[in-house]
Amino acid sequence: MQIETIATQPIEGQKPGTSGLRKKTPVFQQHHYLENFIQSIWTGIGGIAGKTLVLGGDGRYFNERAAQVVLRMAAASGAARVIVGQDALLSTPAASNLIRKRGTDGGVILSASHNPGGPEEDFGVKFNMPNGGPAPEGVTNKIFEATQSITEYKILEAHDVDLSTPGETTLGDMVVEVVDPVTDYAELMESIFDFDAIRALFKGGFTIRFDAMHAVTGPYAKAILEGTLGAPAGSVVNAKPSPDFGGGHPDPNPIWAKPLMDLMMGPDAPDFGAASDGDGDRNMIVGKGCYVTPSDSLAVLAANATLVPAYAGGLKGVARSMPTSEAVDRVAQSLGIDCFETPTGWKFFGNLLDDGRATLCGEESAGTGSDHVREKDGLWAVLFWLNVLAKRDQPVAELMADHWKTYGRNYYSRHDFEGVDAEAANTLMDELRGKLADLPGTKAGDLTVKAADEFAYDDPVDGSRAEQQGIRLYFEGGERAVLRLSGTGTVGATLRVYLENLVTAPGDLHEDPQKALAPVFAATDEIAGIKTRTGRDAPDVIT
Ligand code: VG1
Ligand code: CO
Repeated sequence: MQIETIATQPIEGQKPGTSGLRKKTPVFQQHHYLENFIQSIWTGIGGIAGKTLVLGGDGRYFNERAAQVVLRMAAASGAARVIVGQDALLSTPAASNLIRKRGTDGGVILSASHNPGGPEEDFGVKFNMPNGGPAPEGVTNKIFEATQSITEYKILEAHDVDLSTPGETTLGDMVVEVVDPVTDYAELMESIFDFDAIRALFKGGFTIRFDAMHAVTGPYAKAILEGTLGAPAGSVVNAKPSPDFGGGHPDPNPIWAKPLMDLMMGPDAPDFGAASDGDGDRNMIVGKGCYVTPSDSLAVLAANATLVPAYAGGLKGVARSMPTSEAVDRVAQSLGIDCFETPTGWKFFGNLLDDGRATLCGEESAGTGSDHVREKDGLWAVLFWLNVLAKRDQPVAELMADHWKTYGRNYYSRHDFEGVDAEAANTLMDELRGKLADLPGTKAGDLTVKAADEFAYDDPVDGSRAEQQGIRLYFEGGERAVLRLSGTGTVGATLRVYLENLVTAPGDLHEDPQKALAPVFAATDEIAGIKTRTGRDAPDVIT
């Protein structure tokens, strides 16, 4: 087999965003596009000669073709071994686990996560470090720099590797080890949770619907929920990963997981509903007639963590992304542990987890996780909830009511304006940035601005600084709004507006969140000109 050196030149726009490089699939299929980026990863991490990597993806269209390219390029650049999920499948948390468990030098994950998949939809690539977590900005910057100066890449001339059966083969001098994608992950889950308690819960007639949204978590959820834990057959729906996610949008929120929401709000609702995204790192939690916002979910898990064997000794600390509601902050306060506030994106939690400062982390975007891996983990969050419910023997709605009574309720919602003209979105943010200093004291709608700033983060572990991570408006009544532009979209710009308002007992803890937050949106719109700038009357997605 021959190593070919192919001449190439830099391709514009290969800058990794919040979570890797995401583009329309046809962009990735352009001549040299994927190859340039993969070679730049090798350069950015200081070469891969003699290294062992993990490789897998969420099964979307182009997943397996791209995996074959990565394998041939890894072999050509001297990698010793690549551990790859059968059929090139690995959920993101399962990949993170394998990287850690096998002590590898990192891994390549082929996924655009919650973005739709298919010939005309999205594809993505990201690199995870030896700790199992997404490459931090220092590394993604090096990768980006490499994409701007690349002149050639190396690829082995070879046939496709058979990835359909577990076992070892070679590709040139490199070993390719195909593994079952579920086994190691399932073992990890069993080591964390009280499986006996969850088994007893299902045995007692507790019902669940898990919607895998035609994405990668299907096989994991079937094996663990229906197989090991004894949930009735058929509890896991849309369980077969499909290249275009059944034509859907594999984003577990009330809009895209509407069939599940409808079921849970209707007369035939099971006791518990959950869904996961394209690559299995997000989770949605719904009780009978009771949607749990991701921010509340993080707070509930933190408050009940000692019911789970792996966290029985207590939490070292918690961390949340800045736009995530402050619900978990008050739990941390009452537990007497630290609560860290980081920029959006899981890569910012890595150092806190590695350094033993935080045990649980979460994002308002349906991401929750812990130090068991270095990614957010959808199925883990579902099992966490089941473990808590089994121990507390309470329906979700009752548990939430108790939680709010104790800690108060952070009414919370995110309004997304998608596919907005990029220039208009940037102008909106620039103008807002320009007037931040003048805002305190300003009246907007029924509210008055108390403080306004732009979030920057100094990592307490390595001292690195991340700037321009979202604009924050604080109002006199304790309300908060955050505005930032998405870093995972592939068309135009997506403006995210995060709204929050804390109400403590004896205030109304059971109001419709949209109603409770309407004055916050109105004030924010008056200040930032959201509707006029975007030309939209209403958001495309409300979570
Ligand atoms: C979004 C979410 C962020 C999440 C990221 C990756 O980023 O807001 O919280 O970490 O997606 O999640 P952005 O920049 O579009 O707001 V996933 O499941 O798409 O890897
Ligand atoms: Co995801």
